[in-house]
Order: sequence, then C-alpha cells, then structure tokens
Amino acid sequence: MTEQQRFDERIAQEIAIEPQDWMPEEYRKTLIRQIGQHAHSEIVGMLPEGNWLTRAPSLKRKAILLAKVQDEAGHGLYLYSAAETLGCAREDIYQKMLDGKMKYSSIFNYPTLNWADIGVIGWLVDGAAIVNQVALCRTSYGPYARAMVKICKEESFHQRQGFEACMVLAQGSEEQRQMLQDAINRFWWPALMMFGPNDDNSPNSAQSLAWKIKRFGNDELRQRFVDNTVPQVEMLGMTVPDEGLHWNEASGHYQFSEIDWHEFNEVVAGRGLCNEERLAAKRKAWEEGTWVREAALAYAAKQNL
Ligand code: FAQ
Repeated sequence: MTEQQRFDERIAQEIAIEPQDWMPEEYRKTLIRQIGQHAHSEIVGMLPEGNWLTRAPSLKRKAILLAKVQDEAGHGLYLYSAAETLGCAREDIYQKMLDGKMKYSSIFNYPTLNWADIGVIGWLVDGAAIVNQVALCRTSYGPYARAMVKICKEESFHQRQGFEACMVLAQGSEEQRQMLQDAINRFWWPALMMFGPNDDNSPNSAQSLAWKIKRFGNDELRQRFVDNTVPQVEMLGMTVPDEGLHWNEASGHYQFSEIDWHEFNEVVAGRGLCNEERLAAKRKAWEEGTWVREAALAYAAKQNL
C-alpha cells in the first residue's frame, strides 16, 4: 500500500491524521493556511473587545470581559501550536499576518462603537464561531480537532455571557434598547460573512471537504447560524436588519437576502473600516514587545546553563 493510499484510507475511515503521519503536501499547506488564519483571528479578535476593557459599565462586566479576552489569547496559542505540528514556525506565519500576507477573519475589521457591541460580539460573533468550530471538532487533523474541543467549551461560555449582556440591555431603558438594536444592525451581516463566500465561489471548499478538513460547506453552516439565531433576536424583542428575511415553510429554514459580497471582498482585501488600525496595533505590540521576548530568551538560556 502506498503512503497516499494509507492516507486516503484513514480519511475514509475517519481515523485522525497525526503530525508524524505522511500527508499530501497540499493537505499540509491547506491546514497551515486555515489553522494559521484561525489563530490570527483569535489574536486580532482581542482588539475590538480590548477597546472596552477600561470602559465596561461595572466591575462584574469588566472581569468577565477580561477573562474572555484572555481566553482568546489562549485559543490563539493552542492554534499556533497546532499549526507548528505541521512544520511551520509561528514567528513566520505571525509575520505573514503582520505583513498582510495571511488573512484573519473579516469580522474583526469592524469597530466597536458602544457597549452593546460587546454583548453582540459575544452573542453573534462567538455564536457564529461556535457553529463553525463545533463542525471542526471532527476535522481530520488530530491536533486541530482536539484544540477545537476545548475552544468550543470556552466559546460557548462567551456566547452565553454575550446573550445575557444583551438580555439586560433589552430589558433596560429605551435608549439601551436602541443601542442594542444599533449593534445588531451593524454586526448581523458581518457575522454572516464570517462563514466565507458562497459555496459556488469558495475555491478551497471542494478539496477541504474531500479531505474532511471541512465537514460542511460555508452555506450550510451559515444557514445553521441564521436558523439558530433569528428566534433569539425575536426573544430579545429586536429585529434582524434584513427585510427579505422570512421563514420558508417548504425548506424548513429561514430564507435571507443576498450578502453584500462587494463589502465582504473589500474587507478581505484589506479595505475594511479597521483593517489598517488592527494591523498597526499588532505591529506596534510586536515591536514594543521585542525586549520582553529577548529577556525571556536570555532568562531561559541562563536556566539551561
Ligand atoms: N474573513 O475558499 P474559502 C474567532 C478567505 S472565529 C477573512 O471558502 P476556506 C473566535 C479564505 O481564507 C473566526 N477571509 O476558504 C472569536 C480564503 O482565502 P485564502 C475565525 C475569509 O478556508 C470570537 C478565501 O477567502 N474562525 O476568531 C473569510 O475553505 C470573538 C476563499 O474562501 C475561523 O477561522 C472571512 N470571513 O473557508 C475571537 C474558522 N471567509 O486563504 C474573538 C476556521 C473566507 O485562500 C472574539 N476557518 N475567507 O487566500 C474556516 O472554517 C474556513 O477557513 C472558512 C473559509 C470557513 C473561514
């Protein structure tokens, strides 16, 4: 049996591929790309929420937000470790992100303008991330699948705290209710864009599905998110900013309008509202952290003497 046949058999039998196993070069490259982008998303994703750490409305909310942002750093670290098992160096893929040569999720290029945005990010953004990541718990590469299990548990807590923060606003003053609706209006479509282009325009999907890196297409997961979330919007007494949204009796799903793909493509190409600001913040942190990395390395070298 050739190495390729052994690999194909493992994929067919749902046996995880592990770092020491032979794998096609393209499989390895696709995983480094996806896991790397996923890791970058967690790290850049700390910025929009970090913006509100000093302005959270109470000590309780500040403590929760601090823990959530810290979890995101942890998720980034697991994911960089998972990527490294494929033979890449984290410094290298991190530098690619800083140079704009590797992507991170489009969602983090939108600004967080008011406190309701923080509740809505937990509820909608983590909610969308969970739908995608629960599917990835069964991805074919072992270290990625295992990282997803722990990450999903933490994201699930994030999603609930986000919904709870939104519930408080929904039961608050008229001004608070308007703030919540405004945040939903701004984050609804970007959250739907997190699932990527339509399947017809998704160059990586067919091969990633065949290799079981992806378990479902982008459209199916996006639909799952809409079906889960519309009743939650209604429960809050809020509305979805989509006049075309309706329940389709025949399909058993909510039908929604076409996404603004021009906006999606612009944001992914680096021309979103906050792309420059996000990368500038990460470059500054990297440069200003040089002495910390040097000191840590010098300390480690001394310990090994
Ligand atoms: N933004 O052929 P496809 C989080 C790119 S959750 C930017 O469909 P693929 C938690 C795509 O990379 C967010 N780029 O690609 C959190 C590809 O570009 P390339 C992170 C996007 O990979 C919550 C090209 O378009 N989650 O961070 C986007 O098969 C709250 C063509 O697309 C993950 O990364 C986009 N939205 O499917 C943190 C999940 N969509 O590389 C803080 C893992 C597509 O060929 C606060 N990733 N692109 O130049 C995946 O499941 C997949 O990579 C998809 C895209 C579904 C995102």
